[in-house]
Amino acid sequence: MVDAKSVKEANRKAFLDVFPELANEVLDELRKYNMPEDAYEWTKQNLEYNVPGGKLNRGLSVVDTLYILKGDAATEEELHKARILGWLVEFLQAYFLVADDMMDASITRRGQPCWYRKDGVGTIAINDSFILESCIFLFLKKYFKGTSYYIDLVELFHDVSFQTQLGQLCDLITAPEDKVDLSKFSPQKHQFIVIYKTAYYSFYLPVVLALHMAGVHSEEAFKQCHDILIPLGEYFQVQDDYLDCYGDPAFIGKIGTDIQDNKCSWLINQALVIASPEQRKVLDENYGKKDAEAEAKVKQLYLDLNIEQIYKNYENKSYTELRTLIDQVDESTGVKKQVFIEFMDKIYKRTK
Ligand code: GPP
Ligand code: MG
Ligand code: MG
Ligand code: MG
Repeated sequence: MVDAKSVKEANRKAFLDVFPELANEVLDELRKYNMPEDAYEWTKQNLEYNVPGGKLNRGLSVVDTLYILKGDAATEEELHKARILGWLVEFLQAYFLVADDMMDASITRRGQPCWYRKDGVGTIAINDSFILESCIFLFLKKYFKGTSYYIDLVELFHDVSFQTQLGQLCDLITAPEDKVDLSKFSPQKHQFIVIYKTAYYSFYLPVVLALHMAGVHSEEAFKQCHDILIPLGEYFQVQDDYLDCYGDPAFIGKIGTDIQDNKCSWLINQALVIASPEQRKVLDENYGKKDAEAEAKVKQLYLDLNIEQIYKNYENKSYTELRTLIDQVDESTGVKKQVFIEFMDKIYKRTK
């Protein structure tokens, strides 16, 4: 008997098996350009270190969505192409993370030192992140140039990258290193930042890629996806903010930096809403300091304010609201409720 778990594992394996193929194709490109051996080896390391080690939720969602939309009519060739598109989302993610870790002065990622912190890498990581981005367009050209939706894919990657960069800009300028001013934060500001820096590329992009492959191109279909996947992505980034403080670094693979980095995180925004004037003073004096003792004071205050419980309530409320939105989906536009249910199941109550 084939159970759901072994199907999932087989899908994951089929997806993982595509990566070495893609890495080799990038490297063949370098050979074509007669790149010196050290640059070839460098790029090989860049790809292997930064692209495949994540949870792969985003990439797998492209394949899962195509399968939900087309069912058994999806051919092996189409599934292979969906896996390639899935990997392109993972390349995009790798490009963002390599750069984000430099901007956030992070220490570890996916259980290993951040790429820029490796011996001899440093600011070369900026260029490495650009190379990861270029791979996306190399593969789109190679595998999709002949299709009727090639330009839609190219534009989608461009648009979503721009949205993410704008979100990242707001994230960064709301968290200046030298000037802590908590009055710049608000739940609305937080919502804006997370929608742009995370929701578009992590949730909207993978599903819309699969819609294009499945031949669903209507504006109503995209709008329905947008109206569910953006709140879903918002919820996902709130979880990320929560895990930054409460996740186990050994398990989540990264060490939280949000308090010391003065980030407009969901947690600080919740704290600001309910803090007494004395508690607010503690936050003003300790948030955003590059100092473990100050960070510990902020964490103690989160404990006093019972922020964890507020998060648990938020998580339950979000689930109910998202389920209601999903129930209202009009499947005659070509999208299916199951696409969103599957995506939500991947992340609900995640601890990683
Ligand atoms: C997640 O923020 C957002 C990104 C990784 C987008 C970065 C965008 C760029 C244009 C570089 P985060 O800093 O909270 O993520 P993490 O906690 O994984 O570091
Ligand atoms: Mg970061
Ligand atoms: Mg960041
Ligand atoms: Mg984070």
